[in-house]
Amino acid sequence: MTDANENEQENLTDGFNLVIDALKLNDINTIYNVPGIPITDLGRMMQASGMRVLSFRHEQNAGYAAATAGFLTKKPGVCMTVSAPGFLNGLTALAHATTNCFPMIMISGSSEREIVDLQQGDYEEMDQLAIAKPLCKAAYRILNVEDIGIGIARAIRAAVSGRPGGVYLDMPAKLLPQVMNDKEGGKSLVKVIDAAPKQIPSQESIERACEILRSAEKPLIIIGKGAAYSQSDVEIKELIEKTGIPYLPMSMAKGILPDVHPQSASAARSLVLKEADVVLVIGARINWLLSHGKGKTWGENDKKFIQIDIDPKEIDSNVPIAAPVIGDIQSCINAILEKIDHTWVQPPAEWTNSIREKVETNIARMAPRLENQNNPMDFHGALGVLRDVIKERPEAILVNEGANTLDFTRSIIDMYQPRKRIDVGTWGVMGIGMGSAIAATVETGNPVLAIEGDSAFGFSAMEIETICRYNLPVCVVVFNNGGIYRGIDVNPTEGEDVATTVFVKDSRYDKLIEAFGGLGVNVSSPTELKSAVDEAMNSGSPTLINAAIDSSAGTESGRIGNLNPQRQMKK
Ligand code: ADP
Ligand code: TZD
Ligand code: MG
Repeated sequence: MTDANENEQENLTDGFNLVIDALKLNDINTIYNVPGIPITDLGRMMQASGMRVLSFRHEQNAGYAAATAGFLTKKPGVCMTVSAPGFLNGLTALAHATTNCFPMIMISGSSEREIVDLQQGDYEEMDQLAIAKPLCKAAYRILNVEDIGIGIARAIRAAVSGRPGGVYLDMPAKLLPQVMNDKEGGKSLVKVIDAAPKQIPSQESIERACEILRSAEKPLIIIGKGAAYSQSDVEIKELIEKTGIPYLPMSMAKGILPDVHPQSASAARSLVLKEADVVLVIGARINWLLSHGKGKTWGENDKKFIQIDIDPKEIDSNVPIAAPVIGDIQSCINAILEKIDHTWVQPPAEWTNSIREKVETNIARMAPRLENQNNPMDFHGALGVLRDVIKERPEAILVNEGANTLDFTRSIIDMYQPRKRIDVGTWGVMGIGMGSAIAATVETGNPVLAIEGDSAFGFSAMEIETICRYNLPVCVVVFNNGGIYRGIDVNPTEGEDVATTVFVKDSRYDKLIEAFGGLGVNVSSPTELKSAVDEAMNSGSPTLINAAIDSSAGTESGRIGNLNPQRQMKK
């Protein structure tokens, strides 16, 4: 045989196949994408290889889906986009994932380096790597086919190790058709071993934390979405129940323990934040969502903070932390649990009883409002029945965005299981709705109830076509109060334009889904709402319910109106 013949018989592989093989080797089997040059064939080949490739109508929504997938599974959710405009559309979601500490990888096709770097005007020319860098945890570019295995391994490890976050992976168009020897290609792939290694806290830090915890007269535990992400549900429950310490879940930590748990201080939030003397924070940043740990919210007394986090840089970010515990939540809590033995003294009854009383009073005060039958509904009437929907189906995933719609839903709807609530996260970003709903059911198989402000819904509304296309068990309820915060603002000039926060009156969002074969329902009373949602959740078919809400029911910015710059001069 001649050399030439030998070459002809050499088995080759290419970039397309190696990307697919590398992802599959690492158990990444679902891709959230929008096709186009240069990744159309990659998506096709992924699907042909048995991966699930879900195509979206806008990259931002595909990106939010990937971010949500990361939060729910502890594996990086993967979003794939075309170059420049597709890349930029996905970037908000990549930054959102990073901000929220969710592992995600955004793979974008890109134009040729030689042309981009000389700025010669290529198709969709953009220096994507440079733009992505400050907005994600890590950014890599793979130029050579032999490096695909290593590149994908690095991306996975960067996304999930330590504090999770978003990773950008740049794949120039030329990479994908590059060929190499099949066997060598196979060898170049990397199966990532122990992608998010345990991080054991120092014994010293555990002792310091326990000493402070024991000294507390009014202890409080705050659990955040990092705790939910860590899937340490059993350990967290044991810690809370063994110590008898009241706890406060942050929004997406609701359900780690059922919200109806006797130690939940949710309905006495102001009281516990003000009065606690020792606060154990688990997987939550003491950022704006906790009023930075200071000011009126936190009262006058001296407080000591114990903080469990995987990222040492988080410590002392807003207030001094008396006892930092650095490690993964599971290892940290296990280490603390070892110290909670028979000598542990339950918190003073005076403290726990005062919280219980407050909780009961507040819940009792709320009860009649949740039963009101106003037509059109107010937020309380509508949420009173939706609360039962989740109570009856604790495995359902609740997606939630809006302003008033968000705040009322968060405080009214009890969650019963971990990682069943997905919302706007650390940025309070509108637009996570449909992407999150899609990923939530795709990743878990569970049904989804999405409670959406009418403005919030608009940011990702076109994805209801995606929901119908894949026939997903998603029930979207649009809280239609005719605008941003409410629908009654007026244009002060009495000009032709309506006020800046107001939408078309009496719109019928339910009609949108009918265009794609889904079920649309229009309701204006709690009874109608309940039966429409029950039917949707029972059928598992794509449904959009337009819930007419009193257009004067909301308040400016919901519960965070104080964050609006206060005008000194009013004209
Ligand atoms: P929330 O918004 O619910 O208050 P944040 O997103 O502000 O929560 O905080 C989550 C925190 O959890 C981050 O500081 C992150 O570093 C931390 N974290 C995430 N995963 C883990 C883990 N496995 N172990 C320890 N800390 C974690
Ligand atoms: N754009 C993005 C991406 N995120 C945002 N948070 C906003 C704009 C500003 N914004 C809010 O903070 S809430 C909100 C906007 C536009 C919508 C509130 O209206 P809604 O909810 O209809 O969704 P309610 O129930 O009417 O308050
Ligand atoms: Mg609204």
